[in-house]
Order: sequence, then structure tokens, then C-alpha cells
Amino acid sequence: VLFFVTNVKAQTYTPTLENLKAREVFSNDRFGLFIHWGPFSIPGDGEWVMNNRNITVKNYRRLMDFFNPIDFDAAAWVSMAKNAGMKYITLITRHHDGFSMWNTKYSDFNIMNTPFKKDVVKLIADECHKQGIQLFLYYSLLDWTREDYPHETGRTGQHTGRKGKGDYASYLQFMKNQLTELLTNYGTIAGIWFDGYWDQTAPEGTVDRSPRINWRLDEIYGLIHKLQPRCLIGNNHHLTPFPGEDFQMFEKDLPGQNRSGLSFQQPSQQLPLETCETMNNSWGFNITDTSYKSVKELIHYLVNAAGRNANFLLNVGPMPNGKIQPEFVYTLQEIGQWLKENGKTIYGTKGNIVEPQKWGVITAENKKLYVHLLNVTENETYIFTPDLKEKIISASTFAGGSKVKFKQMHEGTFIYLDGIKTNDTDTIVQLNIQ
Ligand code: FHN
Repeated sequence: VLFFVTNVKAQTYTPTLENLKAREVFSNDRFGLFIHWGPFSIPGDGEWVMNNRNITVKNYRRLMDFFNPIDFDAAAWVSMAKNAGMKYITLITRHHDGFSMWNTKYSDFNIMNTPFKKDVVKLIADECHKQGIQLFLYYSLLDWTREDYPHETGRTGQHTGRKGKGDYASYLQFMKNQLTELLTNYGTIAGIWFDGYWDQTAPEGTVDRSPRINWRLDEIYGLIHKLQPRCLIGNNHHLTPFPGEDFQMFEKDLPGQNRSGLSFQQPSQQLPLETCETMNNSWGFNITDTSYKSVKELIHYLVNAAGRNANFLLNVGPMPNGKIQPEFVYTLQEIGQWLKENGKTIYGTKGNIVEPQKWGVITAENKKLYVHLLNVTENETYIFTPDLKEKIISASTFAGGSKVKFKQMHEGTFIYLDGIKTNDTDTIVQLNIQ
């Protein structure tokens, strides 16, 4: 409650019509690629390496001298995402280490001062516009290297060698300047994905999570909506959305699950939802992390997200040479293949038709319901789904169109599995409804 009094003056936010339209497009897209890349990729120890290894600002800045990804090919990354069935890319422009991946006037800690000397945001933005895929930009509110970020109130900063208590007015102006660059020089930006707000709040799980500084998000959000009204704002603060935000995100959690202990919020009924997850256990390139999630696990994540009315933003941490590791490339190709065959049951659908069940979820589009049987064993002869409101006219397998028997009753519907060919990843039954 305190938060609303201190931090957000503009209690009411009325999105423009084009913003509402953009939300709809975003919801229909269902699948995106998250990219965590920058000088932090060089040590191969994840994007938190500066903090985790207590590297001082002075020493960390030396990474700038080595960022020279000679194999980077923006066109290849964008086509990889498209072939995986992804409809948007969310690119790190500046992570917590404060390094800017574009030609910014407002910090010398940027890509133009590396041997690579090319504006990565521009290269990727141009390619996204060319190949017709939407671009979201990730921007960290938290900064581990700037003197004016009030780091002493945050959880990090004690090892970085910075002095002073920061100067939020100066830092806020800096962020506004940078966001103005990002929203002016790179064409249409589908959204801004904020992160790091939580640095200024009491630890996760604490009841009062009011921020220690007044972020003045209303000013930041107002600026963004003024520069590009349809640009969607999301903020990974792990809390219930604030006024001015256009979508709600969950990190490493399906909406409502909060298994990772990060998302202290209920899914909104009004805003588009998004959940993000890693391919292994790292966001940034991690040379020792080989706990790769299987193609099946990730398809299940996508289907489970859609079944809960959410998009799935799947992350890659490209290598310092500019390539994406072959394990990720393979997984993305396989997911893309699955989506070519089954994308109709995912894109443009709505979720939350019934509560997620032990056997899976349902997605809906027009007069069709898609029952995704994610967890059924060969011995199961039927599944039961509670309270479907609409009357079912007919049922068939989505692949092959074989007839499926069903019995619709007041308490729910039986769908009989005998005689139908099940699929180890997802057996989809299409219900045509009245
Ligand atoms: O600390 C970051 C982390 O490095 C990564 O960027 C993820 C992506 O959702 N967000 C933060 C943790 O909430």
C-alpha cells in the first residue's frame, strides 16, 4: 500500500488504442526468444559473474577489451528464432553490470569502446525489422558500476569498489536519456522489459516489499508511452503489476505457481502474461552448466504457459564468439518442428478454459478447444475434464483427425483414449464446440 502512495503518482493509466492492439498481438504470439549477451559472456560463468566473484568495477571494465564476437551474425540469430516458431525477441541492452550494448552518448561503458565497435542493438533491430519479428528491449534498473546508482541501499555493491551513496536524480535522468535513445534510434520497439527493481526492496518473501528509493516509475513509463505509445511495458519486479505496465511477467514460474520463489503475485485477468525460463540453469553463457532441459520439457513449458494464458520467453546465452551453442540450436530447431505441426493449437489461443489438470491443459480458439494430454500413460483409457461450458459437437485427434469418443455430462466430460494413437510429447484432442 505504501508503494502506491510513495512511488506511483499516476494511479490511473489509460492505454491508447494502439497499445491495446499491441497487447493483443503480443498475447497471440505466445513464444519469444530471450537473449542474455554481453561482456559478461566472456568468463563463461553466467551474467552475475561480477557480483558472484566480487569483481571490482575497475577490473570488470577490462572485459571491454576482449569483447570481439567475430562469428556474430544477427541475421542467423533472427532466422534461428523464426525457425523455432518464435514471434518476438527480447534482447538485453544493458544488464546489471551496466554495460550498454548500443552506441550510447550517456556512458562510455558501451559496445563502441570494445574491439567489436558495432552497435549490437542496431544490428539486431535492423534484422528484426527486416525479417518481420518484434523486438523487445531488456533494460536493467539496477546498476553495479555507476556511481550515481544508490547501491548502498541495495543488496549488491559492497564488493565493487564504488564510493558514495549515489544520486538517484542523476541516475534517473541517465536512464531517461538512454531509454530515449533506444526508443528513438531503432525503429519500432514492441516493448521494454525492466529488471532489477527488486534490488531496492526487502528480500524476497518479506511481507513489506515497498522500495527503499522512489524509482519514479511513473516518469519513466510516461516517457516511454509518449515516445512510442504502443510500446508495451513489463517490469520483472516479481510483484503485482503497477499502473503504467502493459503486461505481467513471471520468472521461472508458470503464472500462479511460484515454485522458484520469485513471483509474489497472482496472475492478472486483464494484462497479457509472460513467463521466462532458461535452457539450462543459466541466463548468460555458462561453460560448466550442462543441465540442458529436454525438447519435451520445453514444449511442455510452452503448452503449460499457453494453457494458463501466458507467453513463453525462452532464453539463450550466446557464447563470446557470437555463436549460440549447438545444444540450444538443436533444441530450438526441434521445438520449431513441433510448432510447424501443432502451432495452430498454441498461437492465438486463449488459456484458462478449465483449471490445469494432472493430464495437461486446454487451449481455445474460436469454436475449437484443444485438449493437450501431456501426462497420460498407455494404460489410461480416459481422461476427465471438469465443467466445460460449451456443448461439444465432435472430437478428433488433432494429428490425423481420427474420431475420439467422449461423454459430456453435467459434472464434466469424459474423453476416451482407447484406440487413439498417443504421442509421447503431447497428444492433442480437438473438440469442436457449438
Ligand atoms: O538478475 C536477473 C537475471 O540475471 C536474469 O536477467 C533474469 C531474467 O529474468 N532476471 C533477473 C532476476 O530476477
